[in-house]
Amino acid sequence: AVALEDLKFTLQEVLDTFKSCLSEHKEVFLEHYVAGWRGLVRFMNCLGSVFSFISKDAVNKIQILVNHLNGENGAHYVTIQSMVKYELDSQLVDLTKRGSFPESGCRTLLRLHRALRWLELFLERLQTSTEDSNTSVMCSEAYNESLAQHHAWIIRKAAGTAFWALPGRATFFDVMNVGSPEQVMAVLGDTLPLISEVYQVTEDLYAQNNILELP
Ligand code: 1PX
Repeated sequence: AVALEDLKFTLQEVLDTFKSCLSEHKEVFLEHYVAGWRGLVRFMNCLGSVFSFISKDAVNKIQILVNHLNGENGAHYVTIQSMVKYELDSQLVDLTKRGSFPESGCRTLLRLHRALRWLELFLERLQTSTEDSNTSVMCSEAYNESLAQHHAWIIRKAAGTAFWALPGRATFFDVMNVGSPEQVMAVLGDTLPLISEVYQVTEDLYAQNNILELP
């Protein structure tokens, strides 16, 4: 029971964190963005160890961003907007091929940003799903429409295999522990627009700066 309470708190926290990501001028606070990802990873870890190769990579990227935030240039990393400006102005980003800056904030965040699109598509499917919908199918459809396009064959293969280990819709909703399916739907309805907005603001920023394909 204690574990479930923790989880409930965590998931609610995740959703709230995405709410606090955007400033009134539509800047994205990196600290909250990263906190949102931490929560998602914690949730994913509850789904089973087949997902640990995915969460390892996510944790690794989260840590890179946290290191930037806590580093001596941390003041430039308060928002995604300030990070992009700082790193580009200071030529701290590999633009065409991997080189001196394999851990730039820009390229690291781009990987999570693409994964956020997966999340948006997956949650959209969950929201419109019915009792007999298959979570593995929803997950792989969302993946194929987003992240898969950026992944090598071997990663797609591993991800595809992991998706079949996802629990069914009823169990998935139980693990979310926000209440009845109707309540899950309500939470999704509240959260999805915020996740979409954070995604779109970041996407526009990256497009304007021509950095959507960073190696
Ligand atoms: C309420 C539902 C919540 C569900 C929460 C699930 C959170 C999922 C978090 C996924 C984070 C994945 C980050 C992947 C970043 C990435 O694309 N990395 C690749 C490229 O990085 P590189 O540095 O080499 O350029 C890297 O190669 C990735 C390796 C790991 C495999 C990534 C598979 C991603 C599948 C995403 C779907 C997760 C399904 C979770 C099931 C709920």
